[in-house]
Amino acid sequence: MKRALITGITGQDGRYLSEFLTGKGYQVFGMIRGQNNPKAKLVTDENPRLELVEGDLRDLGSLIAALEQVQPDEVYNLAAISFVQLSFRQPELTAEITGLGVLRMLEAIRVVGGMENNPIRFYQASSSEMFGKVREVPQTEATPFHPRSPYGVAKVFGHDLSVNYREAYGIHASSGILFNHESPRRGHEFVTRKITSSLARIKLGLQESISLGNLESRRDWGYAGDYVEAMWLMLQQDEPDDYVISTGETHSIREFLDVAFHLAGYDSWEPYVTHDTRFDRPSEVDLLIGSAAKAKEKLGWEPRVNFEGLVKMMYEADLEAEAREASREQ
Ligand code: NAP
Ligand code: G4F
Repeated sequence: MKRALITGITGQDGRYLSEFLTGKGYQVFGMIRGQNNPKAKLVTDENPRLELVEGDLRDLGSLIAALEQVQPDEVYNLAAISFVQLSFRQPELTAEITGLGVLRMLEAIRVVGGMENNPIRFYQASSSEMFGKVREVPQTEATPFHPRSPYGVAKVFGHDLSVNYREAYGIHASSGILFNHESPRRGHEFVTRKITSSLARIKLGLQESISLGNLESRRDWGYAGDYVEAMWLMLQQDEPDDYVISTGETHSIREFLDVAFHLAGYDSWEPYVTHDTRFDRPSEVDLLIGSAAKAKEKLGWEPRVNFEGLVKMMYEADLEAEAREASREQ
């Protein structure tokens, strides 16, 4: 039975990956941080075969101990400060976790796995945010990086370091340059989930409007459940490599609003959306659209859920959850 260690187990991707790997027959360990982390129960209720191990990306000793305890075949490094807006307000913490955290995990693998024939395969959660002010359209593995946030800069550091540990120490380290991916498990701080959960509340008469920032930026949005399969496929290859994972379609926040409000039976979202400058960013990523041609050719990976399907899935899940919550409160 293969053994996998996932950091960021309480996050959106960690939850899908844990279920996916368990389904493949893996023994899955999720790294959990903090004292009495309230999300521990959520993830073990969701996947009762998941085992938790303590660890924090800020603490090298804890990563070494986790690797020694788990003896993993595969490590998926998903933990990060992942919210771009927060990275502007807490840049040092973002560099510490999202950037230096990768260095610590790679060092722990180097030490625990040994220098020669290191058996641990490593996945780094790189991001399309690294392309930032994009140099070409669509973005591929060869597109130069131009990050536009402390988060993007930290991700470039983690990405380049993964390449370096592959080249310097022969570690089987692969990076997935994943474009935005969403689901009913997406954090409420991200724009898609903020829209679908607020819309559900508007529909149920529980909320009047949504305050948003920039509606013009465009994102290549896919479904998280599809994207975790690509992570696994990368670690099944003989040679480690980097892959763009995306849908190849791009939509603005306005278009997301159009589809979501239309699904909910409204002619227009405009009466329900207000602009709040607090959600504008000091520097923005205007356009993301990826080409996953390499992943298709080498991994046989393709997305299954399209943009409309994703918006529908998220809105319907939120409508059901909000209605359940409202009836409990009555
Ligand atoms: P997420 O929902 O924000 O989850 C982040 C995870 O990181 C949480 O489990 C969090 O644990 C953990 N974490 C934060 N600080 C930590 C620390 N010091 N030590 C250990 N764990 C820590 O993120 P996601 O959407 O699942 O994304 C997974 C990864 O992919 C992230 O690295 C993200 O940057 C990257 N990525 C995401 C996307 C996307 O569109 N979703 C696209 C490209 C790349 P707590 O619960 O304890 O806070
Ligand atoms: O949903 P977002 O916060 O996602 P963003 O910044 O694209 O980052 C996500 O995707 C990255 C991959 O490209 C990941 F690496 C990262 O970890 C994260 O998962 O914002 C999307 C767009 C931005 O242009 C933002 O300015 O939506 C715009 N926006 C407009 N109003 C808003 C809001 N974003 C948020 N979060 N909240 C708003 O009210």
